[in-house]
Amino acid sequence: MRKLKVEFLQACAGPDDLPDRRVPEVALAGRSNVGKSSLLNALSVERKPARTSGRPGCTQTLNIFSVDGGRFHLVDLPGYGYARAPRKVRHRWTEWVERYLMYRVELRGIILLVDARHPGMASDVDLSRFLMELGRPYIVALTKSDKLSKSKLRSSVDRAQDLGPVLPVSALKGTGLGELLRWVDQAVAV
Ligand SMILES: Nc1nc2c(ncn2[C@@H]2O[C@H](COP(=O)(O)OP(=O)(O)OP(=O)(O)O)[C@@H](O)[C@H]2O)c(=O)[nH]1
Ligand SMILES: [Mg+2]
Repeated sequence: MRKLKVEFLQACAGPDDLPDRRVPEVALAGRSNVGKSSLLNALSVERKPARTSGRPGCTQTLNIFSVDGGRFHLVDLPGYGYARAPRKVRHRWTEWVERYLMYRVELRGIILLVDARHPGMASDVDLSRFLMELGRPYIVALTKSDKLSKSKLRSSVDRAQDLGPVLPVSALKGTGLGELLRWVDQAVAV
């Protein structure tokens, strides 16, 4: 698999921080701790451009990474479903991220990350419906697939079909990453 040359570009704490560069973007969306930053690192030639953590809510800003010298941007969105942030802050995250997903002109596709062990969680179902209604291209990456046996993973993939087009991945083992990159390449080429 040809990996990406990923460089951290900037952290955005609000909509006014978003770059005005007309570079196509692909966003990583999902619950806190689902593995967004780990997946970004696994797609990258460099070892760890994105910070990861076992503690939910680690990524609190929208973090933009430049890929292959500006061919496109990968956008690591703040995770949702993080209960420990004050309610007001949580609300602001969702509203801002929702507006980004709705109106961002540069956005060409969304990778919706869902934990392979819990494919039916309400917040993931909600986001998948939202993306479906928006009509934006998206793919459901079932993360941490290495944690499931083959048969459990098969039933998880079946259940996740309701959310959209499904691809099982593992940042740890590298499963599905080549196919995910092909999807990303196609999304940014449009
Ligand atoms: N086994 C396994 N563990 C993983 C995988 N991907 C991520 N993890 C673990 O899951 C935890 C959370 O990963 P992160 O990449 O920080 O998750 P995140 O979605 O960026 O979290 P926030 O930034 O808090 O929203 C870490 O302990 C990772 O090591 C995977 O494919 N397999
Ligand atoms: Mg993160």
